[in-house]
Amino acid sequence: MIVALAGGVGGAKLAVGLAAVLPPEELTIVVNTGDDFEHLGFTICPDLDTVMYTLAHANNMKTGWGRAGEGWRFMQEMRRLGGPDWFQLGDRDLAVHVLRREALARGLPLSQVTQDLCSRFGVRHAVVPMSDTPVRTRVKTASGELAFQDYFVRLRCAPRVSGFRFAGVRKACVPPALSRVMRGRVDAVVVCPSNPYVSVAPITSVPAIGAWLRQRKFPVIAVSPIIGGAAVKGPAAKMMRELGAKPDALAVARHYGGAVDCWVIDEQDAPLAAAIKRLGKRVVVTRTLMTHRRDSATLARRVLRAAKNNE
Ligand code: FO1
Repeated sequence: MIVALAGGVGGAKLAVGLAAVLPPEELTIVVNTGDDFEHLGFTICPDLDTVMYTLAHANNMKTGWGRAGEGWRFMQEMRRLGGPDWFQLGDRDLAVHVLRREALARGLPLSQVTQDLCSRFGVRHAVVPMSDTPVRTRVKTASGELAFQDYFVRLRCAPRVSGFRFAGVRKACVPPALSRVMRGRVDAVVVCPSNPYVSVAPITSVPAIGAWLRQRKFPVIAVSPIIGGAAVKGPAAKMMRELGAKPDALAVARHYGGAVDCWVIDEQDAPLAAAIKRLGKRVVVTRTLMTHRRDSATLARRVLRAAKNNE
């Protein structure tokens, strides 16, 4: 069983690659829910939806979130009526938010709701939220704490960050589907190229998941989210600079410390391989930029080979 930890666009892309090379019974994708928030009566779950849409080949490749071939009549009318329009809800995307709200209102756990939505999209691989109870990333800035989507979308990641808090994480409840996997045989955990602070840390901060990783009997392989000193997408490099780290693959390896056994870095970062090895890590240098779906499967195969060879 391979367990992938994923959040955001980079996470979804490698998750799709792993799903292309592994059958459903050999892959569990654990997804960050720290981005989730209540909006217009909906519980919006961006990373769960990004992974689901990407696995269903229904994702919007341009924006990295939401649906392909989306319509915006709902948002046009919302704007005309003077409603909140800072967070775009596409016409097709709305159907998922309505179905999720209805299922949650019936008391179904988020993992059950996610599994049901995935099967409606024909997604057979296990997409599991890190917690069935709410965990909300709070972004600490000089002018106070921000809800994640306020920081990320409304303020376009402009504020300088000084830290993060995951409200509700101590009470987080690992979904049964994930508990079962954690009790079973795991061949490797793959940390997808997601933002270390706001996509991966919320997952590993869930107490039972963090403990499971610390007591692991399997290798943890991570793909650097930073290539050539910049994040492929999103605010990871900006956050690293604001937190005093140099935005490069070596600093990311230092950040994770003993939590990762093997680093997969891009060819552009080959000069950093020796320094990462000096941290006691195995290093694989390959092309990690995933532009097309075939890149995702190629990278996934390389990551799995590194896991198997424990190289
Ligand atoms: N990101 C934006 O930058 N602008 C938006 O209007 C926006 C709407 C949106 C709606 C549904 C959804 O699932 C994701 C959405 N995102 C939007 C992305 C969202 O902010 C995610 O948190 C990012 O993908 C980062 O993980």
